[in-house]
Amino acid sequence: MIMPIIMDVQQIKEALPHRYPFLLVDRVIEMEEGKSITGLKNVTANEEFFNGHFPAKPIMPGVLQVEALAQVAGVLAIKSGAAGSMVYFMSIDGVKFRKPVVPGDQLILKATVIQHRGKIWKFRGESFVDGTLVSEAEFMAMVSSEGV
Ligand code: BDE
Repeated sequence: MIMPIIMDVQQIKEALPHRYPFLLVDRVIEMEEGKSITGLKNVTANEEFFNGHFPAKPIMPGVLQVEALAQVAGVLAIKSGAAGSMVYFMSIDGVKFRKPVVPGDQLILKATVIQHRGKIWKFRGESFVDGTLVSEAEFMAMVSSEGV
C-alpha cells in the first residue's frame, strides 16, 4: 500500500542523529504535533540483522522494533517544539513482543504522548503489521539541548 509522506527519510535524518545501520524509520505518514506520530519501516530480506537472527529463520529482533518505536517518538518530540535538542531515552516499560516480524513486512510504528512535563516525555508505542499489533512498549525520555 502506498502511504502518504509527512516526512521522507531525508527529513527524518534532519531530525534524528541515527544513521545506517541503526536508522529504523523510513517514513513518517501521520503526525499531530505534541500528541502522536505514525511512521513506517519496510522490512526487507536484506536487513543486516537477518544474517544472524536467525540464519535459517529470519525474524526481526523485538528489541529493534522497540528501538524503531523510540525513534518515531524522538521525531515527534523534536517536531513538537524541541528542534535542535536531543532526545535521551531513560526507561522502557511494559514491553511485549506479540508476533514475529519477517522479511516483506511493513512495520507501522505509532507513538502517542501519554505525559509531557518540562523536559520529560512519556510515550506509548505500538507497532503493527497488516493491522495486527506485533509489539508494544512505554518509554520515558528527556529532551535537552545540553548533554545529560
Ligand atoms: C513469536 C512472537 C514474537 N516474536 C517472535 C516469535 C517467534 O515465533 N519466534 N520464533 C523464533 C524461532 C527461532 C528459530 Br532459531 C527457529 O528455528 C524457529 Br522454528 C523459530 O520460530
